[in-house]
Amino acid sequence: MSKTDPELDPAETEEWLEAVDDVVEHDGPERAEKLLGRAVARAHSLGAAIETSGPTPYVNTIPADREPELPGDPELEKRVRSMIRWNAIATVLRANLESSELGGHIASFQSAAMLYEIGFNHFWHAPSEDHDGDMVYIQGHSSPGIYARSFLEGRLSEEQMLGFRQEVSSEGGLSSYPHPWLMPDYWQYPTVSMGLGPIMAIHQAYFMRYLNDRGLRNTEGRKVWAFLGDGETDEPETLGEIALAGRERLDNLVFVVNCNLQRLDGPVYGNGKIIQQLETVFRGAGWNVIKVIWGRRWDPLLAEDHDGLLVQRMNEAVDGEYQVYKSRDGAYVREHFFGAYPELAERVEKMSDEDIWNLNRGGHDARKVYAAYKAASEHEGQPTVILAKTIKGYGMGEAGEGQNITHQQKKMNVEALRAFRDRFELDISDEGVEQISFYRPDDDTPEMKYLKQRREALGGYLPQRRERIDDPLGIPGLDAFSGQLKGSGEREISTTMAFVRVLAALLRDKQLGDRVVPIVPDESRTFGMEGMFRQIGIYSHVGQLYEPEDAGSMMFYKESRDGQILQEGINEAGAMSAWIAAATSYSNHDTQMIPFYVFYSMFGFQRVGDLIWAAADSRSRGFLLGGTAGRTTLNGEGLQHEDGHSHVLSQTVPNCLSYDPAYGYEIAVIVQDGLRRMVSEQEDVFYYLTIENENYRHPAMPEGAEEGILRGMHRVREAEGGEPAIRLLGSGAILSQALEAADLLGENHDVDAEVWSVTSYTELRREALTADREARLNGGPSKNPWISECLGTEPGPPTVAASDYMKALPDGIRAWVPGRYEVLGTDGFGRSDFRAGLRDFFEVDHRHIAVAGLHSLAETGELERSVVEEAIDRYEIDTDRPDPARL
Ligand SMILES: Cc1ncc(C[n+]2csc(CCOP(=O)(O)OP(=O)(O)O)c2C)c(N)n1
Ligand SMILES: [Mg+2]
Repeated sequence: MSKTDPELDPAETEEWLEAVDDVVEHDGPERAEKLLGRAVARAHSLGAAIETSGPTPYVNTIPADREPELPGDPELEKRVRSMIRWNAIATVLRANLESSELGGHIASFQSAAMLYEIGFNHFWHAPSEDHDGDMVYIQGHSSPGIYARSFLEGRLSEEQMLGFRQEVSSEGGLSSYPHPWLMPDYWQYPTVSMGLGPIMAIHQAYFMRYLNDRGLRNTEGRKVWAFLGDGETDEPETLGEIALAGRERLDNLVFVVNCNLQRLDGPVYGNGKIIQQLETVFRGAGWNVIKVIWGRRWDPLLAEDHDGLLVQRMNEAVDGEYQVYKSRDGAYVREHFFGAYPELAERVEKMSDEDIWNLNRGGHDARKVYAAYKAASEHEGQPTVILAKTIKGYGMGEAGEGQNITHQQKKMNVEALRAFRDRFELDISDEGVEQISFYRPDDDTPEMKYLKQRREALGGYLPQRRERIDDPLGIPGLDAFSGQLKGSGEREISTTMAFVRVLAALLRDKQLGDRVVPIVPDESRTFGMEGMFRQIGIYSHVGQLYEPEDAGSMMFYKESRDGQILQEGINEAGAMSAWIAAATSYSNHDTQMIPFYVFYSMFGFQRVGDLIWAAADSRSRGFLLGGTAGRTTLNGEGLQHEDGHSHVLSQTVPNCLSYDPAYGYEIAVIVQDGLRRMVSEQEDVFYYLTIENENYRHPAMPEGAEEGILRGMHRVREAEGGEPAIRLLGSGAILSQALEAADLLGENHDVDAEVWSVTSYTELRREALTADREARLNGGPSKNPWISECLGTEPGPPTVAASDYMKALPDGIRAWVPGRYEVLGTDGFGRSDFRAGLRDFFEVDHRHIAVAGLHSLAETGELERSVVEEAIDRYEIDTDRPDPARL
């Protein structure tokens, strides 16, 4: 026996344990925690490396004797819960009666029903006079259970329930998952893409603190509750941001992880224990962890476990085994769980197989769940995670309980349904079971009265979503940005600088200035925004606890409690989630905010596209700025940085307006109109602007350019002789190349060109498609789309478009460009080199544009081909090199 083995001196061990018992008994568990903490620290200092970060034993964090009494009427709650369970099943089964085409999930809500119901009955406030409402992020595929509750509450009709997953064919049909876009007065948070709910919830809690600290909205007393599956914790987005919540001590945040031990295909962590793993991960990140593993029927056995053998067995068994136990029966559990040790088997000898089967799990026990929720809602100084152990498909019996197939199960035969009815003691006739009828008792029954009374006490129904601000803020006119409208004179500036000036002007605005939320993921200096550090400060709940290194400089790194900038670190997913919280603040906090998230454009739509999709679904309002954009304009950074496709991706988002502006005045017009639409008109749209780092002169705004800028194109140079021989389209920094090409064409080839700035191919195309549809269905649109207003509908001169993005972008308007149309773009992988070299490589510089123009004229018979060849020689274009799109 080694010297370190405690059994070297069992009497000494016993003495220590008794001392612990004593302290807990007389001074309480907190005192014991403190004492032992001190003892461990002392041992560390003497060289004893005590492991303190491992999991605690596999039992409930809150011991039975410290549980509060269940308030309310548990018996009535149970009956209501059973009705909700039934209706949730009916929702899915009825939708799939004809065929299983529509799908839906039964097993997940059945495992989580208790977790939701305790919250609805006792904890979650709806927005009311007294409370702004708690924010509950519901696990997406548990939606049938939430609809089932709303049905009992009388918020959803039977017809709507029958329209589950039939939003097109059934009026008022219910969306598959939480989608604010589709049910804007009901769902608040789109959560079904695994991992996005948790990261958005963390930033929601953080943003609430920001609103409070900045004095814009009192958010005290409100909590964010996020429900997630244990399988969902596989996603990096789920766990990747929990350290922020811990570090910021977000005690307005509660995660409830439904640990049913299964995901879609099988066990989450069959060879270990997911609850134990999550405990260590969350604890390490600074969270308060509450494990709810065992139900009350285990309490007597645990109370008698003086030698710790039962807990030892609990610690030993792995999730794969725990899952199997609940898919079998009591005899199996007796043999395989308790039977592992004869002494343990002896302890349950007097219990019947049924008694053993009824040993319940914590997440299905109202008392245990309530105790955890109460502790979580009262906990201060840390976020809380509740790890609740449940059974997937609870109550489904042979139709799926604890089985690997249960996630996808959308059928239950009459026998299984009858068994379900009996198990939950539902007052449903055999006929009702056969027809899978929805069940709602009369309004004057005790159950219905109780259900409503509980919600009334908590301020009303949930979920519910505010769609608009009743009293919108005033917005500045275009003249607020006069600096940009006047142009840059002789100075050469970038569109990024122009944007920063627009932002600075907005920050000075009396009505909106403090509503602006600049968000950056550690790139402020890249975008020239560091001047704002000092000016408006970087938000930090604790202010600044140190003197910054650059304290003596003009633009020092200033953190403060009322700081306005959200500096999210190198964390695009987190910054995007922060943007969503700010962009939906009008809805969640009745406080309009105007977020500007400025990021490396390559790490936007490409990197966090799914969050942007969720932002769109959330009806976000705000601005996304893809900085240092353009495949050839950001020159030195190479393949992984140079974005030539974000505009192709952004056009896939229906309510996102995308712009590739070339001049400061275009940015001013777009931002000002964006404010009009999103703030004044309360429209649910948002904006994506690419901004670049190439410096050139910005002209003053031509009179009357606004409409063209907003609708997608406006002419920046007319043909000298009035009638152009060719049209050139350019955007962003490439507009300068188009203008230079026009010079070449005029000076060297006597070709008269007009030049257009295309601010948005996407908007041009959308409008034209709508007009085409109108023509197809109703014989014609009331007016021409903007592109036809600009370019006409009769064959005209050839047109050449050049873009810093893929050819697909300018190609999108081909159908409406009259006459010959040639597109130049930057398909292929980026390279690092000088800007001029890259533009030659991708064939989008002024020389290539000019040659493309001449070629178009040769093709339409206006010129001899030899003119093109001469130009190719003159501009030293290498015609033998391979296509850059394929390199
Ligand atoms: C990003 C993403 N990948 C895959 C899916 C498909 N999916 C839906 S539910 C699910 C399993 C969820 O398991 P878990 O999180 O444990 O939830 P449970 O149903 O067990 O409560 C999967 C893979 C998804 N919705 N989102
Ligand atoms: Mg699961």
